[in-house]
Parts: sequence; C-alpha cells; structure tokens
Amino acid sequence: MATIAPSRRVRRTPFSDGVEAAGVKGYTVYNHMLLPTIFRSIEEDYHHLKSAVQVWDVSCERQVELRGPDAGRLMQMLTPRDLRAMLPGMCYYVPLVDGTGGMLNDPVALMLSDDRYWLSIADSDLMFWIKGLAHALHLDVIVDEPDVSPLAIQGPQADELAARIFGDSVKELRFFRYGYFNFQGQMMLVARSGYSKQGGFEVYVEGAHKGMPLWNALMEAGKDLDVHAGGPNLIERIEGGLLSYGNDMTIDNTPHECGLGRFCSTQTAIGCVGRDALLRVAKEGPVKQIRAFSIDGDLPPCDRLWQITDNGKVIGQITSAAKSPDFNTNVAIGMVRMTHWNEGARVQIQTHDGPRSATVHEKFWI
Ligand code: THG
Repeated sequence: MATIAPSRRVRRTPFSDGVEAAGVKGYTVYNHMLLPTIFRSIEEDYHHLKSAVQVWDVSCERQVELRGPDAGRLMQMLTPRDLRAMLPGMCYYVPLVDGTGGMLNDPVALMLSDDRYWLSIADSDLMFWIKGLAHALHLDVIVDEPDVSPLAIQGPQADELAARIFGDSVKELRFFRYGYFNFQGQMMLVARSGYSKQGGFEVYVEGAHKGMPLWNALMEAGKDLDVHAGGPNLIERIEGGLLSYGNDMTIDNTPHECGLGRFCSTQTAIGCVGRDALLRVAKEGPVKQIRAFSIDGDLPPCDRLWQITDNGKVIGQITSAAKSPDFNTNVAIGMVRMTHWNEGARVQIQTHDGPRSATVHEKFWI
C-alpha cells in the first residue's frame, strides 16, 4: 500500500517521534490524527501483546471536555446510560445517541469533578454535536478539546511496567477507575482501561511536551519485560468483541443493535436526547444485532462490508474479520437478523474474493 500524505489535517501526536523510532509500519487516521496500527506485523504484534507488554500511542482517542455548572446536565443529555451514581475517579463506557437513537460515538467518560468531564472519543466529530446542543440550549458550559493525549500500557506485564514508572500503588487501581500518580515530579491521570482484553492502563498525558519523556521512560524501564511499541490489534480486539465505531456500528444503529443495551438505562436517564426513541426500541427489542462469526477458508483483508446471506437472501453484514492464530479460525464481527442470530446458525459470507461458510456465535472468544 502507498503512504498517507502528511499534512496539517492529519495530526501528528506527542509520541510520533517515539513511534517512528520504534519502526512503525502502518497507520490509520482516527479523529483526524495518526493512529499507529502495525509495528512488526499484525500477527507478531498480536502474539507479543498477549505474552508481554506494549506501549500504545492512542493520542487519537481525543478528549472532549465539558466544563461548567451545566456540564453534568449536558452529559446526561448525551447518553442513555444513567450517570447519577458517577463520581470523580470513575470511568464509564457510554453509548451516545442522536434524537432517533442512532449511535454518534461510544466514548469512555471520565468524571473529573462535579462540573468537569472528559469524553474520550471514538472516530467521529463529536465535539460539533456537543457544542451545538450547548449553544442552542444556552447551557452554562464550555466544550473544547484540551491538549490531552492517552498513552496505553497493555498486556500481561502491564502492571509490572506501570508499577516501575508510577509506583506499586498503581496496581491497586480497579477496572475503569482512575487516580493520579507521580511521574518525574508531576501528577498524571492513570486509568485501568484500554482497547484490549489483556489488561492494562491508560495514561492521559496533559501537555504534549510531557509525551516523549513518559514514552522513553516506559521503553527504558521495560527492557527486560520485552516492552515494544504496539497499537490496537485487529485480531485481538475481534476475539474480545471490542467494537469499532464507523466499522462495526454507525449512526444507522441503535445501542441495542450493537449489543450495548447493558450500558443503557434509558428509563432513568432523564433528559437523554433520543430517550423516547430508545424506550420504544428497548421495549420491542432489536431485530438485528452484533454477533461473533467464525468463517471457514482463507480470507482477504476485510476493507469493506461483506453481505451475510442464507439461500441467496441478504440477512446481515460482516464488518471486521481476521485470521486468529490462537483459535485456529477466522474471527469476525457482524450484524445479523434475528432469524439467524442464535448460537450455531450457519450462514454464507459474500467476501470480495467469493463466498465462505460461517457459524454464528453468541459469545466472543475472550
Ligand atoms: N480508551 C479510551 N478512549 C477510547 C477507547 C479506549 N476512545 C475510543 C474507543 N476506545 C471507544 N470504544 C471503546 C470500546 C470498548 C471499550 C472502551 C472503549 C471497553 N469495553 C469493555 C469491554 O467490552 O470489555 C467494557 C467496558 C465496561 O465494562 O464498562 O473497554 O479504549 N480512553
């Protein structure tokens, strides 16, 4: 493949110098910013992520900050998840929807204080929607994108590496909680979270100039742990059922279709935009839903939607797929009609290289 033309619209990150020194081989663009996705190869990176520890430049998980007396009210307007029990120190995975219940983004929300939140966003221009709501409703809140760049530490040795940089107390963080930990005399926000099922942390680096010192310290401290630069791994995230906004779900899907109904408490999410629409779909239940698929045979890269068929009739679509070394099958994510969403259903996948047979699964692999 050709390269991505560098320009101001494709933003570099505070860690780009480190990523390049580590020999990055492939990028995607996410929130108008470089996201490194391949270092040695997707497969080598996958085995390494599952056995050692990686440092990921996920700066592209941009923060939208809501700050002011109406920040909490605006937050609850954005999501059908009930935020009333949220406290500073907590992270919530939140589906965000429009007035029809269509997915706009699926960020990790952080409550920093009563009147200050971050939304760590997936790949859509969410800030415009939030600014529009705040403006139109005359809310007393400032909405902007601060100079904050997440750096993830992921893998079975993530606790050991993080402890060497931030001290042993970082190991006591619970899943989806954050705290402040000292690095070279400065307090940094560290959460136990990340876009893999291997466990680890995300450091929300405030101020681009603090990026490379942290990157270098992690690489130095982790030498004997075989630390390496990595990134969200296609194979591992499919095995884990981690959804990718813009790929596995779009504005045309409700959270329920995405299997994110467990993050919706629409009944009590008073003030949520799209609440009435979602109450309706939650009552009826979705007629199609995200599922895991194991696909037989060899596959081309899944760079477009593949129709799922049964007897020539279209019943859904595959949106992510990759060969899994550990599970000895092609693993995939797709959305399929209720007639075919039960465990063990057999379907056909129309890849751009021809048809393949596949089996539907109600659970992902990890
Ligand atoms: N971390 C941060 N920001 C992000 C992502 C992240 N922004 C973009 C993108 N990833 C948002 N999407 C997701 C998808 C899944 C998860 C987090 C963000 C995730 N899900 C857990 C799971 O499915 O196992 C469950 C979360 C829960 O139980 O609350 O972690 O990765 N900062």
